[in-house]
Amino acid sequence: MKLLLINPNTSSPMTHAIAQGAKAVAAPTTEIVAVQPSFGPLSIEGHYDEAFAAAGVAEQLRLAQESGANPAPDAVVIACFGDPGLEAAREITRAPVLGIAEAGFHAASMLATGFSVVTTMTRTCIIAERLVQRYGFEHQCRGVHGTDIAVLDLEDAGSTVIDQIEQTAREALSRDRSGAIVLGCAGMTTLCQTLTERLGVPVIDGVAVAVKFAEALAALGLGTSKHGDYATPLPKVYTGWASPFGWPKR
Ligand code: 5HY
Repeated sequence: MKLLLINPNTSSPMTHAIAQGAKAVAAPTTEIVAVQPSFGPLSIEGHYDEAFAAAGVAEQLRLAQESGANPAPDAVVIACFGDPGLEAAREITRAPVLGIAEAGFHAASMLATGFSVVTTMTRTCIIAERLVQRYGFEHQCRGVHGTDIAVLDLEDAGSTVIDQIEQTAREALSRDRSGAIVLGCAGMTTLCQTLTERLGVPVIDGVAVAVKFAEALAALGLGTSKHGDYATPLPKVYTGWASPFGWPKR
């Protein structure tokens, strides 16, 4: 199967690191195609960044679906913890589309009665908290905690960065009385194994979980419903720089 892995920020080193994390867990028969938008923020650390990242996700999925040359993806993973553009993406494909936050929450809820999220900038905690509400995990998610580590500082994360994430996770486990940690950034995929060994609790990397869930859904022949709000967008003209995003006449 062909899995389109979209890093919604425009950092090539991070796209590479996320692709490595995905390939490390993907089945041998899964082809991971990792892409990033042609425009937008180098990292996503707030609402404004997310607005452009969501459009970048739509750009890359349409390109992947409409480049007649290559077969369309069998599944899609949005590798940013805000799940930017997740529902828009589900409108424009029949393939299953997974966001790493939603996938991470589902996995954690099957492994512990309560979990905590450890993320990057404290200012983005509200984004994760709103996803917890939207996806219906308010009974399982016992806290979202920022480390104020910038997303791009995860690229060559030295011991200080790992120690800080470990410390925040330990405090979260005790304060929240939770039994598992969900990593709140795709860039933390490279740190999951070390943190699991150090913390001794399930540490969920949304990139890895989303890849395996996507493979499972595709293997079952299950895809995004085209009945109701995830139906293909209505034909629409877009203007200005967004004119390529218009939806063609059926
Ligand atoms: C992410 N930002 O996973 C989010 C993490 C965050 O560029 N990739 C980003 O801080 O929301």
